[in-house]
Amino acid sequence: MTEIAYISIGSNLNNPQQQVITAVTELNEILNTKVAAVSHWYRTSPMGPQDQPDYINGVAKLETKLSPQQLLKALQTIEDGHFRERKEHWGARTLDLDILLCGNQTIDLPNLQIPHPGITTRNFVLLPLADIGPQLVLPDGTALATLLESCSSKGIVRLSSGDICGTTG
Ligand code: A4P
Ligand code: MG
Repeated sequence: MTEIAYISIGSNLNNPQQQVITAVTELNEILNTKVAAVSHWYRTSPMGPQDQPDYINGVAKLETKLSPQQLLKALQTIEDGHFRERKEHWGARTLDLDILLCGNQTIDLPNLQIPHPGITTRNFVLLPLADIGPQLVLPDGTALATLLESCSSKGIVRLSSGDICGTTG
């Protein structure tokens, strides 16, 4: 069965613009998976420790035949390829790939929560998600449009195609 999954992409180390562009290419190379759409890219103030650079954030829409656990493993393999070090929670990172949504599935396991717990409150997730899935409804029935009503645009700037190459922006 083919499922639609939305992946949050974030980077704030070692040329973040290049990290996120490369990540999209690598997402498209995952077995039985293809990238169906990519949001605009955004420059965002760090959530969590403030002594770290701004992030580049975006969201990719995937069509995949993988299970959520297989997809998580594939994403972690890509992160490892970007020399991702897991030191500080919410700390700086070369690449973070989180599964936001996977069809209408709800998963609550120690290593995998879907929808991603941060989805409802983070502007750096909600705004790019709205670029490519404005009609989305979460498995609990909450419409993305409703979440956007209370979503602040503080600390987030949409980049144009001149700011970053290989984008929809
Ligand atoms: N995990 C559970 N559910 C999922 C899921 N849906 N997708 C587990 C991916 N992974 C999931 O993640 C820790 C564990 O989460 C994984 O082993 C996986 O089994 P991690 O990426 O290794 O480390 P982390 O930083 O502790 O957690 P996480 O969840 O990536 O952090 P957040 O909450 O995503 O925050 N500020 C801005 N502006 N933009 C950002 O993108 N990102 C973070 C990271 C902090 N501040 C930010 C941003
Ligand atoms: Mg993560």
